[in-house]
Amino acid sequence: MIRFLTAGESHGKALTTIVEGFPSNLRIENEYLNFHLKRRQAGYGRGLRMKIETDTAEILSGIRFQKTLGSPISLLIRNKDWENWIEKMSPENKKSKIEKITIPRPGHADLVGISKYNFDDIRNSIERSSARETAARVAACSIARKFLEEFGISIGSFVESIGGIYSKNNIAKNLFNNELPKNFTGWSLSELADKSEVRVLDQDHDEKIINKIKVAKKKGDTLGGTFFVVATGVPTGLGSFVHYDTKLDAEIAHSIMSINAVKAVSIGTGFEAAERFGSESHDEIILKEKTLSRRTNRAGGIEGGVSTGLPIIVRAAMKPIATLMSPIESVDLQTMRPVDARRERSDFVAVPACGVIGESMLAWSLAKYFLEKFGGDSMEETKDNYKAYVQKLNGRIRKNF
Ligand code: EPS
Repeated sequence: MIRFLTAGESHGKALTTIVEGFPSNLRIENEYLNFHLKRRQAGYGRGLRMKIETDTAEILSGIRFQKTLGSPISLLIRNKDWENWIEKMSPENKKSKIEKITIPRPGHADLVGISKYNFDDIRNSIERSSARETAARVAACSIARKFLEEFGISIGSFVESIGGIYSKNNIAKNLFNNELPKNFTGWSLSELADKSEVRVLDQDHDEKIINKIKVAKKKGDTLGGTFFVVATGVPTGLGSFVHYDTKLDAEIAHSIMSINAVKAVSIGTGFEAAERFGSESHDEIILKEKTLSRRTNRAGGIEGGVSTGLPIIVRAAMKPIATLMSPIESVDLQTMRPVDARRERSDFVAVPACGVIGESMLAWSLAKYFLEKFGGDSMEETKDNYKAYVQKLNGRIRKNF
């Protein structure tokens, strides 16, 4: 069973994570973690923080000479902005009077946070509820992503829309129609998307979306959007239909929904399937070059909570960032008078980053179910188990019927 825990406040000294349960002898290079951390910080519409900080992960334990030891892996991401927050965020006694924040931002965790934890300063809930925490997730989940790559599982993402402007690229249709180039990989989507400032797959919409973000910025407003996360090379048989908490689609939905500001997740054609006939929704089983195949992949690579072997297709929606420079209404909890919500340094749009975090969370879910199925204390053992399963599966299907 793999697990990870993150700790750290947005303007505290650092973020940390402990990752546990990966087999020994998995090659992890520091640059690999930093590469994905950098991807998370990119995208048109992000705030000042991304310009003043470059996230890097220091490996504190669990890896020796670039290989995992099977022991807990701990990673540290320093908040470079900490030096400007030492007094405000000190774990020691207060040295001077720190002004309390008493005006909650609608849409953020400000009001629920102080209500639940009995705080009199909203700063106490801002800090941990900030999407800054996702930097630690990307670092932790990069271990999972690297693990999956060893088995040919490849993950990528792209932005479908921002502020209602949809990219016209046909790739989603091709994915659902199971019409993909022979060597198509999930990562090839990210390779292309990362070339765009808003991580869309067509240049034309890049510009249209950037213009819409410029409008939002000018108005002091923010935007959300939708994105896809896709995994290829996932073997048949991850997950199970026997329990509510062993279904792969439920696991993935949980992972993606846990990302800050994500309000909807679907697998395959999702909500659209609800409007169609069954004959237009399911994936016919066919023979392609004498092997079992599917005419389409509307199920998004999961049937009955179990991976089918086709690409896993996840789509998610992110709401607009809650911090507005032209704020909406709120109440000052000190005076109990209506006021404008508080302004705070923030992003205008973070959908491109959300896609990268989606990749990370999908990697985590797949690695979790992969290791539950194949187990192993060392990579060599996991690989042997995996190979044996794939070989048997290929032979068995034909023999049994
Ligand atoms: C973020 C860091 C934060 C925000 C953003 C995400 O840094 P700061 O608050 O110092 O600007 O830029 O957080 C949010 C959008 C949010 O709603 O919490 C990051 O590293 O991703």
